[in-house]
Amino acid sequence: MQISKEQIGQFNENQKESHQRQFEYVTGQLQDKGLDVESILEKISNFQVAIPSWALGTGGTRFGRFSMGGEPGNLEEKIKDIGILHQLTRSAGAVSLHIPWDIPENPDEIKKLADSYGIIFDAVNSNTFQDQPGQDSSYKFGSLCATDPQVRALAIDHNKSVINHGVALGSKSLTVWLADGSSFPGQLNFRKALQRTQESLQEIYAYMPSDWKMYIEYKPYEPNFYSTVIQDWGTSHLLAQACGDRAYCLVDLGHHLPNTNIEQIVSTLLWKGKLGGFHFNDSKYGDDDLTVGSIKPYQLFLIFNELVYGMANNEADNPPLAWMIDASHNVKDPLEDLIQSLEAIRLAYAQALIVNHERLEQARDINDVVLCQDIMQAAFRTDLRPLLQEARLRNGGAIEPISFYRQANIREQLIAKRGNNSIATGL
Ligand code: PSV
Ligand code: MN
Repeated sequence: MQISKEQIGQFNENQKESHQRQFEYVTGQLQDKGLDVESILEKISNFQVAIPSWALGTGGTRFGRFSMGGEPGNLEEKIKDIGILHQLTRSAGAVSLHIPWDIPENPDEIKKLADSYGIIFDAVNSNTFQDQPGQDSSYKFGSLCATDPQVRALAIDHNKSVINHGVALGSKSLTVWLADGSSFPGQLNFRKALQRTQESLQEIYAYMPSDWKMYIEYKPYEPNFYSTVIQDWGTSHLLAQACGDRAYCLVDLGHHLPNTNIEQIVSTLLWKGKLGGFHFNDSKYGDDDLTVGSIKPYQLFLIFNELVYGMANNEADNPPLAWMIDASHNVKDPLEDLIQSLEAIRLAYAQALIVNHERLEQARDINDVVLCQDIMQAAFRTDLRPLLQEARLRNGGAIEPISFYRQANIREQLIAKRGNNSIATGL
């Protein structure tokens, strides 16, 4: 669905006046602090987040799935949905494909379609956590770590084919997440499983084109409940080191045990130049895959604070990061939910951009703990939403994307076109 610029422009007209007042107010606040509003706006506008091809349908739990209707039934429709998100927010300029859920049958056509919306292909994701119909061997007891060499070979080949699909689309990176692990004590020889995983990853790494990067995700549990082979950032880092310079750790916010200090992990990885990318979501208990910023917005801000600091003090030459939303939407319209996530990510980024790092370092040097906290919270509590609106307005997006989405009856139109029972591939 191509939403015309005029349609968005007309919609924005009704909100412009009130937006203008709020934007002027926040501009004044930032100028008082000696901040350059134009440069912040530029950074926000350039911040693009990839939408995973599996997040456009209604997610489910193991108890059930309640569809919204109008879900995209194929990759083409998924790209079109991301097109809607990008047209409205101007912040979803990339897609991340999961193979085999979304094998592009005609890469040139898909590329052309994505291009017409200004969408590029970010990291491609392999899937060795599910068996595919007709598969010779099973991943039931692991994939890259499997004791059976045939299973390992199958998983390695799958990753190679994912790279080939990515090359055809102009992707430049592969994300590997493994469900490998064990559900009962004694089931797995930890060291041997890790060693086999390392060897498998090295083979995949060697297959990547020389301008590609590999991102290695970690996760402490689920679907295996006693151990996972790549349980934490340390293990991911160790494997990335063993693979080579173009292998990096990928931080998925949901892949930590409760109360883990994720911002500290970010700081350490950036220091070592080994942070490859991010999967954004939010959680209260486990890998809940909730809307970004819906539960712990302060944590998200603290993470962005480390990202901003780390990228500005980048002695280890950490490359630009791959940003992706990795959430699931059980009870919301997926597109509305993704708009909320996109907004939360940009908001945390904007808040981090206004932290006065010079003052913060001074306060740290003299151990003025109270001032340190005040500096952080002052940034976090400044309402920068009008800044995000301004960035959207200047780039042709909607001041209020969700209001536009609702007023234009986009979901209703999608249902009319695709029906009530269309199902998107994914989990
Ligand atoms: C696993 O929980 C994960 O975060 C990985 O990134 C997968 O690729 C994604 O979710 C989709 O299942
Ligand atoms: Mn993930």
